[in-house]
Amino acid sequence: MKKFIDLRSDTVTQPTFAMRRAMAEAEVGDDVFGEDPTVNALQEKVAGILGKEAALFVPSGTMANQLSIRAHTQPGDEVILEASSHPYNFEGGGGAAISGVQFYCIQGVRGILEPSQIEEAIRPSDHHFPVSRLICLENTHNRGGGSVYPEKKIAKISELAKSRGLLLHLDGARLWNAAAATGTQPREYARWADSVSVCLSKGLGAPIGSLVAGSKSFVDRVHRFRKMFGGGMRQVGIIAAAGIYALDHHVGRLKEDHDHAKRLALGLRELNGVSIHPDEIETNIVIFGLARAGVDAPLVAEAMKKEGILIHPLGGRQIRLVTHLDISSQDIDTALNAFKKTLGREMNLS
Ligand code: TLP
Repeated sequence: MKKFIDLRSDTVTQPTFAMRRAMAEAEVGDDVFGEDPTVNALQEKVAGILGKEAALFVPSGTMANQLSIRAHTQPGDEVILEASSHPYNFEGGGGAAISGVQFYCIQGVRGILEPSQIEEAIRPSDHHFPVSRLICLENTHNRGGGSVYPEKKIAKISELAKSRGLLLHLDGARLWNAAAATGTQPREYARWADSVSVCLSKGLGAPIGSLVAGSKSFVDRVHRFRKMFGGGMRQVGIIAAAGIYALDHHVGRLKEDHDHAKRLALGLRELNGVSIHPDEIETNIVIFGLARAGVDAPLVAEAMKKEGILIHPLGGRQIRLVTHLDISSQDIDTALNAFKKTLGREMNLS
């Protein structure tokens, strides 16, 4: 099978040999009975890293977010979030279908909201209005181009939430990348939120797995809903072992992915008809625009595939690239050369 350089997402990584060995050797038990020692160890480890009382292992980031929304809200409540956020756009309408909530979306700058924007969105206490119950933030912000939420901004939003009686959920699918980029530890971000979801299957390179963390009583409530949604798993220490391995071995290398993303952005900036600001690339996600009329992102993706590079078109005019564990420095050079060739051809420049 032809080996592609896959820049579509950091979810595409292959478990390493050492990770597979850790999985094969994992001690397991029935986790629905709470008897899987490896799952319990992972949950304790992540609760510790995030400075929360408890954490629960769940199959996906989507389930982690949806469980958090379900556990925090009542049907009819309103959830305030950014217009390009994951729970609003990419979770199959789960907020409405599973929790009966409605979303109040606000346009941010690269996914980042100002506390004043959120303040304006909070409904007055009046029976005409839905109850503003929950604020969801995303750090790093996927469609914001891997942008990092400044910790001070999260702190301000948290204080606002507390003062107005709202709860705060942090979608930290890529919180590890935020921490690697800034040196601000995951727990320093997490301390401002009532709940945090984190993923092991993105930059950390595990095949499956996310966790929801928060107070003991919140996690207990999430546990009940996990059962209800069919997310209780049995000898799942096999997967949790990959997560423990990833936390122990793959966090320290994330900066490498960020350097690769920056290099992609700097190289792309040199190409005609590409709209990109390399200064804005903070982590492992690069989103750039195609500024020339008639150049279409899906066609560019098709042409790049012929060069052995997989990329993710976002609609017709934008492309997303994500660096990760399986992308080497040489792959970045190869990808940039392919872009040069492809975009030159697409734009009739060569
Ligand atoms: N994001 C995926 C796709 O769903 C778009 C990707 O390739 O980036 N929160 C954030 C911020 C995410 O980026 C994702 C996945 C999730 C939650 C959901 O995680 P999974 O895929 O495990 O359900």
